[in-house]
Amino acid sequence: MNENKKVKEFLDNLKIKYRIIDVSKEFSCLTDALRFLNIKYRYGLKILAYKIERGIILLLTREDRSVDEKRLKQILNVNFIEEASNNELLKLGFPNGKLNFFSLKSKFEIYVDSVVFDVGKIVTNLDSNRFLIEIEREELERFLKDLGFREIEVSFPNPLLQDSDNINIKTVLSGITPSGKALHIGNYYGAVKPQMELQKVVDRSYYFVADLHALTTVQKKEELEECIINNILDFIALGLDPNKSAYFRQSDVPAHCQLAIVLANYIPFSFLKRMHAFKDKLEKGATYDQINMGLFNYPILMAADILLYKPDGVPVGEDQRQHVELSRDIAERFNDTYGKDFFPLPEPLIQSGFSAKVIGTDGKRKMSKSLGNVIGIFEEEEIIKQQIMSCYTDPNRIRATDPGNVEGNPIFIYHDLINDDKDEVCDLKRRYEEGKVGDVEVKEKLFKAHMRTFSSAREKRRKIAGNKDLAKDILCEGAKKAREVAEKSIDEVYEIIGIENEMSCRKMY
Ligand code: AQP
Repeated sequence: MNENKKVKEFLDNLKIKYRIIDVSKEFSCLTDALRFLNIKYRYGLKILAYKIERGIILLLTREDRSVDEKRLKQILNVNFIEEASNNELLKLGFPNGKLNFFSLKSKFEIYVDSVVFDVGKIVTNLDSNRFLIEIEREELERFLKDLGFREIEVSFPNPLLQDSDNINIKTVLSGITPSGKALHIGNYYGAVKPQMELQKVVDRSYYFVADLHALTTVQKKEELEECIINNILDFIALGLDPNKSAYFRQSDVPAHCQLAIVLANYIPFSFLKRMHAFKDKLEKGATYDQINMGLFNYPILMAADILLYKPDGVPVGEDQRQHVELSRDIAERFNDTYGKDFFPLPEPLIQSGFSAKVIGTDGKRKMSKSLGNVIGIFEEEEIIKQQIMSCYTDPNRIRATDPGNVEGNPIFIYHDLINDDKDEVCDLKRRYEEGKVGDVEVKEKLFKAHMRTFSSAREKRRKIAGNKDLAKDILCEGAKKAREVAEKSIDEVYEIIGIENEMSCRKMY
């Protein structure tokens, strides 16, 4: 076992007690390996690299935590911070562009999240996730002391990766814009899958179809109606349980619009000018005359969507992080204005790795309905096949015998996400790097994996196609539950700001 020998040499020099765990299978990430071995997430040690003005720093935290990057920025006293991508790590000399136990070297500034020392041991990956290393806390502390490190408090629990004995998120909420006919795998892995998992473990989950947000782009009545119905049916096929989650239409709960009007007063114009959705349009050449106010105000309505339900967490893709953070800003400003801790600050719950921002089939931009660079879930087989077969791969590989690049290659990112046969993925990656497999075979195998992974959801979706009654029942039931909470919140807000009082006739008509 080469890994073992290398580790033995490395660690024997440091005189650290350790245990090597043979996972017996290759996994694409530590999370999957821990899950497979039934090891608690809290023992998993994540090693992250961040780019800052003065170079690269390493941060050690736990698998069950998410990093609060705003806080990290404050602690490091820097203006710029961004997690280093695999490609950047590769350029910096980290083998395969990945971090592991061997990456811990004294030439880096090393920061350790204090929660790492709250558990008795850590488990982390070696060169790959095929072998893990387990180290007792005291031993780890000794090892890190020799390297030099600073202990900081910089994370919060990631509810998607909590051990079953440690769930502390009670309420979650998220929405989806019905701006296209069907969901794509980016929506699924970035948001819908975690949402469906969360509904099983939290006390309250609210999911909604954001029909008012869709008006920024969908302004044909029939198209919008069709998108809304398809959206709810897609969710049912993907595992929505209406007994566990309230699923409703945004427009069925008027409090969303009422709160948006109020919240607009606690956020400056300059903040909204910095929001991605608006900035992206401008950068793509749109003029002020071509951008509607719905798009500009979108983050305020989104803040209202969220804050009404006072959720602890908002499961979304990376592209929505900024909007959830704006909701936190607005909540904080509102609370400060009235000297009350009224709105809890919601955490963006974002997947780690490629799921957070699934790349599009053009290999350039994030997968988006409006960009058409998608792989669908429920389309006809022929369409899905065509989407996969036309996917961008390694542009420098002209013949199947040329060694290809796997890192950052969309087709392999999709394999990692979709293909449940991890041995097949490993074999394809190896052969691709050696120039022993053609793009066609890699894509055909991905198509087969897609059909396998989504077969029961596709079957269910076929059965409920066009069932408007089912969609309507779920939306009505969901709206009832949502209105109860939302109306209470808006009453409380009106009371706080001075609108709901003995002079108010609001409830009389
Ligand atoms: N490529 C993606 N990777 C990971 N997550 C994604 N999401 C969207 N695209 C990706 C997440 O899916 C949820 C619902 O998204 P949405 O439809 O409400 O809005 P969106 O983010 O604008 O999605 P699209 O496909 O890009 O729509 P268009 O093209 O209409 O703007 C969100 O949680 C989102 O983060």
